[in-house]
Amino acid sequence: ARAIHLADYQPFSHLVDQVALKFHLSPQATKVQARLEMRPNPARGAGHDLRLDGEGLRLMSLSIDGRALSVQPDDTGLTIPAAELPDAPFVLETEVEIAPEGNTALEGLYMSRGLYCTQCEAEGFRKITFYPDRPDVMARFRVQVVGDLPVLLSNGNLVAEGPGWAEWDDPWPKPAYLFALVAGDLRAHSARFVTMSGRDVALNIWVRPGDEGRCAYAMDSLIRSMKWDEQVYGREYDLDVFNIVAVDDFNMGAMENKGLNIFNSKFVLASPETATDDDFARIEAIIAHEYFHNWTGNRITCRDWFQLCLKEGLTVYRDQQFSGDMRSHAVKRIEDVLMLRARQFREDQGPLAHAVRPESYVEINNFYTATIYEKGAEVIGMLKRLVGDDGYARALDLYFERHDGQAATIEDWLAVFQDATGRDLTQFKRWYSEAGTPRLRVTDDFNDGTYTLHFEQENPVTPGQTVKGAKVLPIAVGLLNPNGAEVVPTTVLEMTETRQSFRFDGLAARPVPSILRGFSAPVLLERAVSAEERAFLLAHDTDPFNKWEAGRALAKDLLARMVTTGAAPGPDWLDALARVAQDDSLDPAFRALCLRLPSDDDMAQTLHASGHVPDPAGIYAARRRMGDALAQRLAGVLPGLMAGLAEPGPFTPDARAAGRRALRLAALSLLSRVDGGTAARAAFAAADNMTEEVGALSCLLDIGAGQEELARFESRWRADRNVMDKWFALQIGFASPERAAEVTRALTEHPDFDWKNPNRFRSVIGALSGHHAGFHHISGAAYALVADWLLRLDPLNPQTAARMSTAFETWPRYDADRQGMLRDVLRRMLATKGLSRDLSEMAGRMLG
Ligand code: BAL
Ligand code: ZN
Repeated sequence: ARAIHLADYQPFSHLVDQVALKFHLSPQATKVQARLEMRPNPARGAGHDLRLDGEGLRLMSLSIDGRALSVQPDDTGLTIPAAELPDAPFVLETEVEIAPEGNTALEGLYMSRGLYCTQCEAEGFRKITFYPDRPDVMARFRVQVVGDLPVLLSNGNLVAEGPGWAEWDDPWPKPAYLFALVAGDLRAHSARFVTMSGRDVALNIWVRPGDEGRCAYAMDSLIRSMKWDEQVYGREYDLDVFNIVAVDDFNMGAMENKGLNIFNSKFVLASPETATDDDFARIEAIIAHEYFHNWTGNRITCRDWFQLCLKEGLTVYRDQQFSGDMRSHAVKRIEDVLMLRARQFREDQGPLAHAVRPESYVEINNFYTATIYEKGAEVIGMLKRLVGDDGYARALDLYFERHDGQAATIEDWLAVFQDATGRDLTQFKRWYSEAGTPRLRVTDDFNDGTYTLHFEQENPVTPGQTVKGAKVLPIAVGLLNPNGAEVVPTTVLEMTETRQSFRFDGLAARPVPSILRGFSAPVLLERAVSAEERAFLLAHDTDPFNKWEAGRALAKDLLARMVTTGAAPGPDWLDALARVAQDDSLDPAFRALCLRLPSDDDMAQTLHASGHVPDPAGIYAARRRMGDALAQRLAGVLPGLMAGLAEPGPFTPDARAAGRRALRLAALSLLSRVDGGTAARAAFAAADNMTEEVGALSCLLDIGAGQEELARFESRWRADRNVMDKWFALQIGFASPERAAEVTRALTEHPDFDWKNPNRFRSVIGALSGHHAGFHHISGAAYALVADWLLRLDPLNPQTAARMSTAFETWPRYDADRQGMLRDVLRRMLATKGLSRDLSEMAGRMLG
């Protein structure tokens, strides 16, 4: 398939002013009538052919200004020759037929358990009607939905309705990817929100009958998001109604369609009995994310898909700020960095590395990545640190003022920062155009009261990018004196050269530096630090991120030694962690994060980055020994720790209560390693919420027990899809490396393994690829099983198959045997007849 290049961008030949759509819904033959008011685009001049995108559409009729045309579509659309087109405004009308019931790709109009719904980003609208399906074509939409169904929804405001039909009007011009339609038997959980200028907005969360009782948390999150965006960004909602719909079959997490967000049901539905604290936190974050898109994405959209980070990086950044404000900034930052390293660093250090703004793609669906989203957000965080909070606020005000109603670019985005702050961002722009995780090496010296930090940055080669320039790195640094007192508070050093030194004068003694506070730049920090100094920072650093990071680095150094030299866990780490665990002055959520051991995949990444070939079985075994050693060290204090964290009263999903549960469950997990699971069995039996039910069950599975509890869990929750996804994933996640593939294979024969449902597929096949030692077991069984299932899914749902193929992206890290097997699997995929464009692009890029 042909690659699309950023450099080839041209405005579209025509403009669309107004779209009128009429849907006659039917599972096998939905009729879509489209009336487009168009005119030549003055930016291109007159005399161009009109190319409309369209895929899988049965064309019934086509006319221009009422004059029928006989144009034959091809596989990807149709072209109306310039000779047939007026130079003045004209009306193009089409009628097509589509079959939503047979749409397994879940793109365009499809059905999810009897419900009609849509997913149009990035290029799904072309599966609904012939249209210039590109984000820079923005039009007003009026939509009539006809169908014998109780609820008929589309974007904007409801303007008319009658039995079996409803008409919606969206006054805000939008690209087609924000179009949405939902129809079916739904019930609303409703509320109202009055905006800062007094607009009274009806809020509805639409769910299947019976699920109404699980919407309260999502609604509360929505109301808090609306309020927050007014208070922090001055952005207000702009329609009379905001609808959210929960659907069970969804490729992504959720979608920000104008006024009609569609969500994967697992990110809406929650009750204490069915959702864990992590689920609650994710629901809050995703509800906020989609809502925030109303301004950063919808009112200001992207000129083309190369600019995807313009809306995604910014909206992730905004949802991270929101969650930090709602919960704890320290804990949120640590969690975000864990995720960044687990997903984005992994991507950035492998064959799929790409720039935050890529320059070409074959299938845009393959670029909804951790780099676009998470690194895109990190870049904004750096920008904010460089221009300061006031500069950021002025730049954002200017962005909304200057680009409202437009389809914008990264150049536009950077220009508002330059114009609002006077800062030249030419060099900073490399963060958008160059892929790869920079390495930042640090040394220091101390002479006559002057402490100097020497930095050197290296920007590694990535696919297609060999030469790179120095990045602008905001390096937040603080200095502690040997007693642990802070002598230099957080200062941001701006590094712009490959090598650069920074001096601190007037110090009485050699300080201990705390470098990259708050993880102020997404780099690999390389500095030889003794275990003693790490333990010192863990005890004394005033920056919560670096305090956690010190403990993390201590654990990673130890784990690396355990894997490579067979060392045993020594007192440095055990004592330091024991102190943190029992330090009641620290937030329990923070302590729980400190007790979490580095994941196997994180260790493999770290070992690889430091020149080792990671041994998956060795990492797995060492990590278990490490957990056992910690459990033994803490055995005496765990029951008391847990008792002190007990929460009287009913479950609440707030951050404080969740943090206490997290620490209690971390302690229970350690205790299970020394008490044979007695306490965890009791906790499972007593659990009245999903966090503790799943937490206790995990503790048992982790020590090779829990079969009885698994069976009880299954019989209790069999009818609940979202909860059963956990049941599937847990068994695989906690299987021994030798058994992981077999456990997975057996579960694929379970009657409830509905592999066409993306959530279920991810909870089984994704769980195996997430089990580092199981996936990389030397038998190769897991490689083959995952590949077989991806190839089976690909013809039905290429988008999800391609996304999950990133399981194989780390192949260059491993030994020759595993590399050979992984490459064979990728070659087998590539050689498969009829492989989708999605999966073939991914496999091809991974093979290089
Ligand atoms: N725009 C796709 C889903 C999301 O990022 O919100
Ligand atoms: Zn988004």
